[in-house]
Amino acid sequence: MIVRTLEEILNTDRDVKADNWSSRRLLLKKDGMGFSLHDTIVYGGKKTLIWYQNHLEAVYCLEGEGRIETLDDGKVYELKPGVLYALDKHDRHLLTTDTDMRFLCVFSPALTGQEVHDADGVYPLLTD
Ligand code: 9YT
Repeated sequence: MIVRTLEEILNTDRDVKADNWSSRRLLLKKDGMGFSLHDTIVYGGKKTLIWYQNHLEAVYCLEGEGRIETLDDGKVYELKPGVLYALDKHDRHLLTTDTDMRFLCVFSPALTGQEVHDADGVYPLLTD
């Protein structure tokens, strides 16, 4: 069994920081669960273009206020604690944060660890 705390992974290689966010990767591919699980902070007042062409992601909002717009159809969804969105169609989207936001994120296939978005908001499909 794996037991791990957020506190023990802070400022380790599981704590991946980008310009707009900090992703604390509690479970990764090497943990063998078939998905990765992240406790992610997206900083307030940011717009982030995201397009996970190689992954499915489910995102559950724990804290903060913001919205996502799906760019193929221009639909806007307000985000606040208790809202889940699942990118079941690899939806290209724009995440706008009014405040710091905290999310629980699940990726399939699992991230290997160090992925950050490229210029199109894509994570590469990495292998160990
Ligand atoms: C909500 C979201 O997608 N933020 C970007 C970071 C990503 N979810 C991650 O790697 O934790």
